[in-house]
This record gives sequence, structure tokens and C-alpha cells, in this order.
Amino acid sequence: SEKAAVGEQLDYTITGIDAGSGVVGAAKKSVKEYGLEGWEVQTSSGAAMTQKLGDAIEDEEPVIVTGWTPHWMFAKYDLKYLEDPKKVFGGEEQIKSMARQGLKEEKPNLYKILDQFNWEASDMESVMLEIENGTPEEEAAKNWIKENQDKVDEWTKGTEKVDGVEAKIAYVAWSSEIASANVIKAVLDEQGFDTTIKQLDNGVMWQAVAEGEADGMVAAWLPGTHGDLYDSYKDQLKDLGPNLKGAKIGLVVPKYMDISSIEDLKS
Ligand code: PBE
Repeated sequence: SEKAAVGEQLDYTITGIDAGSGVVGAAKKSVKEYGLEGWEVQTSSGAAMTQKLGDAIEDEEPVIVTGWTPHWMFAKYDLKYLEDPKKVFGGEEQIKSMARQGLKEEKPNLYKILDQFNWEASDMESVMLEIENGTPEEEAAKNWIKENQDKVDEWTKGTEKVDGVEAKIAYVAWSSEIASANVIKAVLDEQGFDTTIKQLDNGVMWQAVAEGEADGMVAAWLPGTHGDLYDSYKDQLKDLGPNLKGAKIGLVVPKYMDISSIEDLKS
């Protein structure tokens, strides 16, 4: 059948991102849960994944990637999520901020800004898209801040400027988190912090905040995507609540593909 042909055309490969990401973990689980015999999730990086997606679309060929929202890919291409009746990829996700123990007492202004940071999926997407279109990360962050000073004022409300207090924020090299880390850094720097954003693997990011090596992070995808990491570290962290609602992960394909569900990958 035509559907079985998709597996053959793709060499039974789902194009993933880094092995430590939650979406790759969920994709591997989906292979098992849906009985997708012979299928493999190839790990690489977000950049390699979007390169492969773009190349396939240029040639109107099939491709299946591990995707997520917010992401610039939905602004640039006509894409759809494959239905996931078994809910292996979960439902609606939130992106939450986490602080290390003791931050509130030691750096109250930093704690408060992290606590008050929140924006919309469309905000994050616009920063991601600008970076994708070639604007340097720091510049894209500053441009967004200039256009959205009212939102930023809410994040810094009730805090005082500081003079070179160090702020260490951990993040992962996902395009969404490159956007949020650069925006939070630009905001903190404006408030007088000496901010370092440290790029780590997912598990190491969680560990760094839990062990107090980083002050915080704004990249906790919950309840599903990073649920196992949250369970491991939640007693060592201060959960500051969501900074973005309406996030999602799943398997993403171009709209021209004639499959609609993960179940269609079963031959
Ligand atoms: N992501 C982007 C991450 C969380 C943020 C969906 C690629 C993950 O899968 O862990």
C-alpha cells in the first residue's frame, strides 16, 4: 500500500534531534507503543533535523521529524502533527522556570525576575524566526525587548537594579530555548546583572540547577517532556511556575504526506 511505502521511502527512519531531549525519548517510546517494527529514531541536532526537513520539502519528498511548538518551522513550512491516539507525546505542555535552592535569599532580584518572566508562544516564535532568518541571537533578543517593553516591565516590576551581580542561566541548544535564554539574558543585563547563559545537555541543565551550579533555567517542559527529570530533581529545585503555556511536542510531517496518524506508520 501507499502507507507501507512511506516506511520504505524513509528507510524506516524518524529524524530526531539530540538524544537527551524529551521529544526523542517520546519518539522512541512511540516506536514501541505503536509496534512500529523496524523503525528507528535517528538522533542528531535541531539544526540537522531542520536541514533535513527543509531539503525534503524542497524536493517534495516524505520526511518525519520530532517537532515542537513554539517553533519557527510552522511559520516557514506547511506542516502537521501526526495524531497520537495513545498520547505517548502527552497533551498540552507548559514551559516552566526553575530556580536553585537559596536563590531567593541570596539574589532576590534575580529570583523575582525569573519568577515573573512569562510570554506567549507567538512571542517566542517571533524571536526564533528572526534568528532563523539570520539575525544574531543577542540582537534578535534585544529587538524583541524593544518592541515589547510593556511585557518586560512586568517581569522586572518590584525589583531593583543591581551592579554586576552574577547570574548564571542554564539552557539547551534547542531553537526555542536559544530564544528564551537570550531574551532573559538581555533583560537581566539591562537590570545590571552580569549574566552568563550556559549551554548544556538536557539532563545536565537540570542537574546544574538542582546542584546550585546554575541559578536557574527557563526551559523546563512539563508535565510530559521533562517529567522524568522533574521527578528526579524536584526536591532540590524551586518551581517558579509556567513562563509559557500552550506548548506541544510530537511527530511532524509536511502536509502533502497522505498519512495522518502515528498508527499509519505500522506496516
Ligand atoms: N524540545 C524543545 C525539548 C524541550 C524544548 C521539545 C526539543 C525536548 O524535547 O526536550
